[in-house]
Amino acid sequence: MSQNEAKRLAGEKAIEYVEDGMIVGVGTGSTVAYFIDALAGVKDRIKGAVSSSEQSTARLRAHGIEVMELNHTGKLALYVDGADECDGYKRLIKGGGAALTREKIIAEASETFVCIIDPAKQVPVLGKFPLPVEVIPMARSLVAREILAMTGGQPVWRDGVVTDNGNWILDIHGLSIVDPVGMERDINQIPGVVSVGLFARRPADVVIVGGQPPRVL
Ligand code: ABF
Repeated sequence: MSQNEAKRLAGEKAIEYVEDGMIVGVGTGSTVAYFIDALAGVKDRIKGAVSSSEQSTARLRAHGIEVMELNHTGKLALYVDGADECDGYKRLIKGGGAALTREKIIAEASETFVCIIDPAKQVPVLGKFPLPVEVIPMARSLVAREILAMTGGQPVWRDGVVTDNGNWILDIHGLSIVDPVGMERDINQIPGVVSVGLFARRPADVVIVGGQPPRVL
């Protein structure tokens, strides 16, 4: 089965978590795009969506799904999003699509976080995928130096990419993250860091691995 087919099956399976009257938190990426397309099929049953990126907002609106502000909705019952890596404890690396900060906010605001992935995203230890960190532009080199000293990982500036919040991304290469909660906390402490793409303090609640049939962890 192709990776895209596995993503589609994971995205469609997540529809089972959508209940009548919900405002659904919606992430970003190609797996989520399949979820959004499937969500269009039940759009009359939901109140609307809160989106984690301009990209997802455009796709939701194109399907006629109302996009709401998190400040107006309060807590969400459900958040569906993809990931770049997922370990056996449902801890994630996210942010390959540069939408990590809004994704983290929505994950925190949601009761149930359903993560949809293809099997290639499953890893025993996080870190092979370069860890994205969103930084305030003026702090880019400072944060890079501190992360190098703290983790030994090699920060690489994702040159040319500006996040939806007007910030920049550093990708930290060469990590083997044995303590994801500790590393998330420590990187978050560095002045100039907006957020780090480790979702360990608040991991996923449910992981759907696309396949025939999809596996629910
Ligand atoms: C977002 O999309 C990100 O946090 C993650 O980087 C990415 C996964 O992309 P895809 O579904 O395209 O593989 O959820």
